[in-house]
Amino acid sequence: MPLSRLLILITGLVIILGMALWLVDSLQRLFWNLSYISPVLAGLLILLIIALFGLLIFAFLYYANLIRMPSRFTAKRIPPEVPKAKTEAAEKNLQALQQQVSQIQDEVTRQALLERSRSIEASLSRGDLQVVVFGTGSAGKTSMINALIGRIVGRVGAPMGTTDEGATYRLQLRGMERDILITDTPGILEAGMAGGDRGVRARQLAVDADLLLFVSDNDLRRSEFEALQSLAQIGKRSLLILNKIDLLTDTDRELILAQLRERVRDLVAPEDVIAICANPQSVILPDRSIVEPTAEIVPLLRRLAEVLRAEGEDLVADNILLQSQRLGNETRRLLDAQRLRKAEAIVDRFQWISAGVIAMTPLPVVDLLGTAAVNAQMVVELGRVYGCELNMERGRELALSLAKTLTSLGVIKGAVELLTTVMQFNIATIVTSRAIQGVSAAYLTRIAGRSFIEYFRHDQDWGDGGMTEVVQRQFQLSRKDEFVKSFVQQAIAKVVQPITSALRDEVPER
Ligand SMILES: Nc1nc2c(ncn2[C@@H]2O[C@H](COP(=O)(O)OP(=O)(O)OP(=O)(O)O)[C@@H](O)[C@H]2O)c(=O)[nH]1
Ligand SMILES: [Mg+2]
Repeated sequence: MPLSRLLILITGLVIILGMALWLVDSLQRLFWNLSYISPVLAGLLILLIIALFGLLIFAFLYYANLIRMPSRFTAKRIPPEVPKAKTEAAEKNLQALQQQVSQIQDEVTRQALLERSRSIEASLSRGDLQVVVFGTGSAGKTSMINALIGRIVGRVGAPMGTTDEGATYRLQLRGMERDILITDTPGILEAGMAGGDRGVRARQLAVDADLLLFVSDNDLRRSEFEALQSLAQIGKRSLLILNKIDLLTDTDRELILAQLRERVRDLVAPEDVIAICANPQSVILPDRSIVEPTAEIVPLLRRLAEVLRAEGEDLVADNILLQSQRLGNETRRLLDAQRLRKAEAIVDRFQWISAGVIAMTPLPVVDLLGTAAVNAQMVVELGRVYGCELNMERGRELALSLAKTLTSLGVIKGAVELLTTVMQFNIATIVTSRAIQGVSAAYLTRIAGRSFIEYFRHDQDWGDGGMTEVVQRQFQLSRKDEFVKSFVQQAIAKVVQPITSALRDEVPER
């Protein structure tokens, strides 16, 4: 009981006693005086005062928790149920996810994603609690699982890497309605290629956990802290276990525990930093007899049961939501990449179509190039890739406004100048104006197409800087030396050479 509460109780008790003495005396006198006037009134007054006094004592005892009111909340135990709102959110997420996954074209990727979404769905309906044991090699992870389960289930050994694959066991805790699955993982942060691979596998398992038991056998190294921190940042709930306390003096143990609690204060609550001894070393006594000390695992068992009982339902729901969101993000990334590939192929196709058309009929005014380059059909096809159905009229409108922007920003002039210079360096013969216009048309179509990809990728939104900013960015990206050189190489093969050979054919043989 806190000191302030105790002080209030003692003061209250003294006041009540004092009042009681004073009351008895005053009442006696009042009663005698009143009974001379009206014995009935005297009786009533005494009754009222006694009732008030009784009420005061009751309020005091209630405050002191000496009387517990029967509560409808304590009388009936509410069966555990995953919090509804979170479960529903997770279910909705999974449905949306499967819809997205079905759009992935690569068969292998699609099947792998579907498999993962099914396994999340299964854990939602099964409702097992997944506890994952995580930490550096040889910290005593497997030993701890053996001690928790009460029999040897996993191989223990001094060298790091004794456990090289995840292994899951069933753990029974009294009073738990759900099944608990506890997963052993290989150690993290071990040296070498094999160690690195084991670490990656361990992290994958940790990310799927409802609750993490992070095992260390000393104060945390920076890399251990960072591993714990990155898992906390994605919302993983952890208990931090200090193992092998049999190797520490009492003073050292308290010191390291205090250091650990301080170091992880933003990630793990002090009561969730627990000291244990999973597999104590045997001790040889002076008389050469060997003593096998018993493991100290009860504090962890107790805290684990408390946490799982109090938060288990939330942990399951949060984790399912987290996993489905992660899978959703991954699917969106893949879908986006798939759409981007399709959209780029469309831009590629249209850029050479425009080049061919312009090269055949060069335009009298350079500014007209923009209008000719931005093809309404390309806009409609790009929109379709991103699920936006536009009619030709809307496609034309968009194409025209982009062409105007290309002109007003000076992109057309800039592109023609840039390409003329680069082409003159790359082609031995004099470059004809129709070749320059053809290549420029391809280049401008590309800038326009890329700008539209950005627009459709962001749900038909040009962003805060509007169309101008997007076009300028795409122009800057397309001006990069490396890109211009390789673009001109392609253009020479696709546009310039056909023109040159056509011209050669036209020249009459002498
Ligand atoms: N003194 C002492 N040694 C322990 C304790 N717990 C584990 N060990 C020893 O530490 C070594 C490593 O134990 P493991 O349980 O294999 O450790 P691990 O973390 O699973 O190791 P990896 O699987 O290699 O990552 C073994 O030699 C254990 O006997 C303990 O509480 N006290
Ligand atoms: Mg192990």
